[in-house]
Amino acid sequence: MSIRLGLHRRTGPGVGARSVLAGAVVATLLFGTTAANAGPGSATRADDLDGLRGLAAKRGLLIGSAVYNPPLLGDARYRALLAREFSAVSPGNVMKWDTVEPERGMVDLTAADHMMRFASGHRQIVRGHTLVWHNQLPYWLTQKTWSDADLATILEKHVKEEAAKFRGRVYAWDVINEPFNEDGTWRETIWYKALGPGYVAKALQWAHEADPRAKLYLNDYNLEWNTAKADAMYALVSDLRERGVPVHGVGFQGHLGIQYDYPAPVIDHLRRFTGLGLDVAITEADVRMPLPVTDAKLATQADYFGRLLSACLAVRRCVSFTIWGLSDAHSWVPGVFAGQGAATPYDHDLRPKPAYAELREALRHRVAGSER
Ligand code: 9MR
Repeated sequence: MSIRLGLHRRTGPGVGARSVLAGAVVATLLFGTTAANAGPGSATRADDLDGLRGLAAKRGLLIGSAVYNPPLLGDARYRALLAREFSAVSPGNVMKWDTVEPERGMVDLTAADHMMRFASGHRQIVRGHTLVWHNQLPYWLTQKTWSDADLATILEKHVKEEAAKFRGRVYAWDVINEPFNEDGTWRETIWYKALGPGYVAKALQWAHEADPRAKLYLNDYNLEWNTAKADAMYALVSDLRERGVPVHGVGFQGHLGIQYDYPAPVIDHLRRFTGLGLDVAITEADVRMPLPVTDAKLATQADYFGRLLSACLAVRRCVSFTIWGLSDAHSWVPGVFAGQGAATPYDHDLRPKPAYAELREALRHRVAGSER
């Protein structure tokens, strides 16, 4: 995998404060979990108030978890934790093209529907992920050579059909995922090569047509840093806004590592985009570390998680903070970065780590500089 996440930068001060999610969505999220629907071992409502979900609701923030593997939703402990601590879920994989259309024309939404049912049963919103990407494409698509016109038709059909299938059930879609290289040049994906940079506007328009109420996002990693890639994203969304293309938010994936400095000042990078009238979100937060785990590493991880959440809380239009995987047992990191892992706030046995406590602290406290 070519993904290289985390850069070396100066460490800056942490920030924090509160955020209020615009619109009606939060109203339905505050206390979605009940002992009846969370399954065995679920928390009481009083416990909810003190967990991430309850605390985030008081701050008007959606707090999310990526579900990689919907069969896990059959596991009582997994279910209870997901329901109690999170008001949003993202599909780690099951809404990607290779899962939803494994054979051409054969649409399979079983896994996605499973996750959607869990979410609606626990009053969680769903962030759809992702309609247009260069990874996890179905084999029938990648194995063949297509004309540019064919690819344009195939992409239009995919975007419109998938967005339509989930119409009204997805709060926000990561319509475009990872369009840029680190140096800010366009990533030469199958879509870029066939349609040129215009594929972005087209996909946004198709998605909007299919699901007019969904918030449409562009999503990428390393936007937390002051990078050429972040500049390219800024130029792109500015242009889209000027041209009236439906784009509503920018997703900062937030894949960090303790071996790199913390990417301060994240708050400024978030505000740069909200200054364009867009929402922003932390969409895939995790903080990996070289193994083995030590107390000192866990403390640095906790600090990074807390600062990232505080930065989001300080920006009024930072609407959600999603962690990529429920626990260290459900994280993509060890499979991709040899010798690294332990990237989430819960250990392999679903026990909270210091990062969990730090996330709660961030949710409890406002610091100077908050926009509201
Ligand atoms: O978490 C996903 C992992 O299970 C997959 O193997 C991987 C394949 O590309 O994709 C992971 O999720 C990625 C996300 O969709 C986009 N940003 C980077 C994430 C981590 O690779």
